[in-house]
Amino acid sequence: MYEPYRTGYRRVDDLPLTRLPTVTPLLGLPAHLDGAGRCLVMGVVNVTPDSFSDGGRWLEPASAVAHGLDLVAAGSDVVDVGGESTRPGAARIDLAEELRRVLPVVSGLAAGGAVVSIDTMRAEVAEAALDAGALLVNDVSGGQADPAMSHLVAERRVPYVAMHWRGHSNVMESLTGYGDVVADVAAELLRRQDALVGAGVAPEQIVLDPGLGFAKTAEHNWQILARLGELVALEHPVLVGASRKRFLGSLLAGSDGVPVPVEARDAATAATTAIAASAGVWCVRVHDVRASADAVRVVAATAAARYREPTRPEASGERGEGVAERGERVGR
Ligand code: PMM
Repeated sequence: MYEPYRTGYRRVDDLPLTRLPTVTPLLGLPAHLDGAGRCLVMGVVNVTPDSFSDGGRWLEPASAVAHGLDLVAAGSDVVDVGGESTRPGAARIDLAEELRRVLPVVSGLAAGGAVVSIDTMRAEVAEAALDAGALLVNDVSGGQADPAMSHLVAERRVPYVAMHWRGHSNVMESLTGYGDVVADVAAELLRRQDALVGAGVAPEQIVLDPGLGFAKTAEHNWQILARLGELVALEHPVLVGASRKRFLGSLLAGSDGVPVPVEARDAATAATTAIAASAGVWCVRVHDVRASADAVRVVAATAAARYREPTRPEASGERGEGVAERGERVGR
């Protein structure tokens, strides 16, 4: 039986630093991902000329597909394909252009064996992408930008990421009024889930996302990262997208105060992945997959070790470094 070994914690649930990964069956998720036993990694392919982190790099379908497959090789569990930039101030593109950008990439990646998610606020784009082989829908507006989205998702029974959102990118920076940002985001996400369930979406389809950087200041983002456990407690899988966002660039700014460029934010992103995975987050959405794929495995191995019997020197016949039989410290 597990004994709290000089930790002072009475029950495994009280262990503070690392939760076991949430085991929440998500309707429509491929079985190998449901049973991963660790935080998942979603790699990003933006097929846009103007996304803040990788805009313009994957505009050609062939290069976008090749990049997505590279992300899979680097450890991406899901590849998120988006055709519309949501950077602060961005204007909307029209439907035909969004379809033109994403569909060949979705079908190319699905044909290559990737689990594809479609990042869109439009039901028509989501529907065409599902028909082309996408298995998840990622909607930064949580169904608010297009009332047809909730009906489509209800009908197709696929996993649906509903992000916290207060308005389109051209106005979101004026929508940052909160009391307690974590409590307010949690309450608004729960109202969204009620509306989605009211439209026929099954609760088991819904992933919640606090929407870092969307109608949030840097301080709001830090508060949310610090208190992710309160969102995990809402009993839906939680997705976090901190990757390369401006608050990380500002944190790392030199003495001139200029945020470091996006390419210099990947190590900080991997640190946010470790924080999110430790808090029990279901999936992180990142551009540089390798470091986060490693980070989620480190967190999972640490979580597993917390729940194992401590190896006693007597039992194994080995002498544990620094621990003597009667619990005295030895050496060094
Ligand atoms: N962030 C961006 C785009 N899509 N989707 C979810 N669910 N969560 C996010 O935080 C999120 C998102 C903006 O980042 P990008 O322009 O680099 O893709």
